[in-house]
Amino acid sequence: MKQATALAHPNIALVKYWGKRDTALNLPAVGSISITLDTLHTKTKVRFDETLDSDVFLLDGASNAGETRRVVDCLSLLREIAGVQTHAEVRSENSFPTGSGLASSASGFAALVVAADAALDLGLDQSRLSELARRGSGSAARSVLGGFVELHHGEWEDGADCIATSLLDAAEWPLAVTVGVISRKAKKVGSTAGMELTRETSSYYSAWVDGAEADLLAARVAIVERDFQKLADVSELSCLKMHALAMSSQPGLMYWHGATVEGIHRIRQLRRGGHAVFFTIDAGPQLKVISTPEAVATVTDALSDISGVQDVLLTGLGEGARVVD
Ligand code: 2P0
Repeated sequence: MKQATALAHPNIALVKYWGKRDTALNLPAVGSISITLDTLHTKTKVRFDETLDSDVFLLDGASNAGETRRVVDCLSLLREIAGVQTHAEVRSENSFPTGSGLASSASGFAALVVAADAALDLGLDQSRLSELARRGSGSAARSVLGGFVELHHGEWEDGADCIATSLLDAAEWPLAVTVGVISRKAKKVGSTAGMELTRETSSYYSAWVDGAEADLLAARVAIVERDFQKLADVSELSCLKMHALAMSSQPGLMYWHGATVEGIHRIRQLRRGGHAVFFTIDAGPQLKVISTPEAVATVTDALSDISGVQDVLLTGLGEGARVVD
C-alpha cells in the first residue's frame, strides 16, 4: 500500500508576501521571512489506491470542492514526477480554525507534499518539496522548514529558484507567539484573490515591491544578531505596509476588526513599557504577538482584556514538515 502521513505547522510571516510575479506557477513578486510555529498543526494522510476513479480530499472529515481542485493540482505535480496516474485519498486534519488568517493553507500544502513524496517513495530534497508546496500555496513553501525561514522570490521563469531556505533553527532563538483570535469566520476575500486585486488596482504596488529587499535585509540581520528591537521594527513596518497596500486596492481590502486595532495600541504600549513584544497581522483579523517567553503572561493578560478577543492561543517556534507514519 502506497501511503504516508505527514505533519506540518503553520508559519507567520514577519516580512510579508503579497503579490505574485507569475500566477500560473504561483511565484511571489517579493521574498518573505517567517517563523514556523509548533503547537498548531495540520496532519495529512495520503493513500494512493488503484481502485479509486478520482482523487478524494477530506478536510476535517468533510469534502470541499474548491479546496479539492487545489489539492488535486498539487498532488498531480508529484504524480508526474513519479510517473504514475493512480488516484489518492487525502485526509487532512487541522488542530486550529481553517480560513481565519492562521495560515491553514501553509501547513496544509506542506503536509500534503511531504506525505505524497513519502507515499510515492520519491525521496525529494527539501528545496524541491518547498518548490512543490509553493505551487499549492505561496506561504506553504516556508512551512516545509522549521524555525526562521526565508522564501526567495527567485529570478528564473520556471520558479526552480523560488524556494525556502533556513535562516536559524527554532532552538537558536526560542521566541513565543501569542495569537489573539478575533474571528473564527472564513474571510470574505482570500489571500490569492486579494493579492491579485491589489496588483491590478493599487497605485502603491510598485512602491511595495521596490521596498521589499530593504525589509528582507533588515530582518535577516536582526535574526542573525538575535536583535529583538530591530526585528520588531522591521516586522511591524512590513505588516503595516502590507495592510496599507491592501487597503489601497479598489475596492479597498480591510482585514482588521476594531479589536485588531485596539491590540496594536496595547502591544505598542507594552513595548514602550520595556516588554520585548511586537505584533503582526495576516489576511484576517487575528493579532499575532511575537515576544520573548518571559513576556507571554503579560501579553496573554493584555489580549484577554480586549473586548472582541475570543480566545488566546500560545505557541512557540517549531520544526519543519515531517513524516509521522
Ligand atoms: C504571508 N500571506 O507572507 C502573507 C501575508 C497572508 C498575508 O502568504 O495565493 O495563502 O496561496 O500563494 O500563501 C497568504 O497567502 O497565498 C500569505 P497563495 P497564501 O504569510
